[in-house]
Amino acid sequence: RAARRGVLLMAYGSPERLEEIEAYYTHIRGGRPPAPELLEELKARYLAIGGVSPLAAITRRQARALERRLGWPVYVGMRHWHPWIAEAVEAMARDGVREAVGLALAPHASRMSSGAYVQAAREALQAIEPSRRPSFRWIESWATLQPFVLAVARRVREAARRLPGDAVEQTAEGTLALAPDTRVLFTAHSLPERIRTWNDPYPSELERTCQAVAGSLGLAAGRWELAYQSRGRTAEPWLGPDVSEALERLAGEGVGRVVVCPVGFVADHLEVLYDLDVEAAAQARRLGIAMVRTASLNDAEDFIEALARLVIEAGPEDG
Ligand code: FEC
Repeated sequence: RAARRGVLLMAYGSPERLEEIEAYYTHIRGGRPPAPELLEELKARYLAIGGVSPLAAITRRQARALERRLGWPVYVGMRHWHPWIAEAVEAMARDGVREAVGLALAPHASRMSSGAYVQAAREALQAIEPSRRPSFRWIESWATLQPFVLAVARRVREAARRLPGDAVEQTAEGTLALAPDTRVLFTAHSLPERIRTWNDPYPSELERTCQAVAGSLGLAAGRWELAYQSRGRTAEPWLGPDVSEALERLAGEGVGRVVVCPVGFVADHLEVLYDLDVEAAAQARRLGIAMVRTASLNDAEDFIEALARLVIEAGPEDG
């Protein structure tokens, strides 16, 4: 008989009520409570997107859809909120899962992103008696997974068609030719620049995703670039250029239309709905740039299929 299988699907986590924001923010900051001004500023951002982020609900929908597609149980564990990664790992052991695949909903490997999710899961596993401990295969990166790249490319093509005027010059089967004043701006969450001191793979993994998406669209070099968003409110330097710097420069170069594609994220949440849809969109308007944002992958069928393939390829043989 086949051993019982399961998937640990790890996500960032999100507060589901305004009262939870302080504890959530404290956890993100490694246990240091935020100053009152910072907390108020964060609450204001959540209020601007309706009070709560849709992230937790979307993560649950992604998990249910993946479970239906695979026919194996999928356990959700969050990095910064309930249900914690440790709780999910414990539930897997309790349910008798023996062979597991662990995967973070963050496509790009970094010690400060997917690596930290896996680290949290490994620590949780150590707390479980060896006889009950599921064996795990870890997926730490899927930056160039073909169905993921194609799903993003599809959304870039669809978003470009929403730009005004003649932004899209012609689209042969699957390719995207943009007018000279039109760009694709890929974005990802910034990280402190010190990640470069340990040769963290994050910047190069992002570059590879963007190259792959641009390549699959046949997008000319010079028609796309990568910028970082949502940098932390700390004094140390963060990876750049920031989206705001990129938009400013593009406007100066006469670019009038931009497709923003948050390629580092796979769901709608605060960093997409506020940092891009409110903040970057307002800046683009001031600069006279027509900006559209690509639809998030969320629980769309093509994205769930991409995740399923990833799990099946990593996972135990049938039998
Ligand atoms: O919708 C929601 O409720 C949550 C949205 C959310 C996502 C997300 C993804 C990433 N973060 C990453 C790194 C950092 C680093 C810091 C940091 C801070 C915050 C704060 C909030 C927040 N993050 Fe986040 N992040 C989300 C939310 N993040 C809120 C705190 C306020 C602020 O700074 O804006 C800095 C920590 C510090 O101050 O010490 C670093 C990375 C990702 C994407 C990949 C991944 O999921 O790991 C990297 C979604």
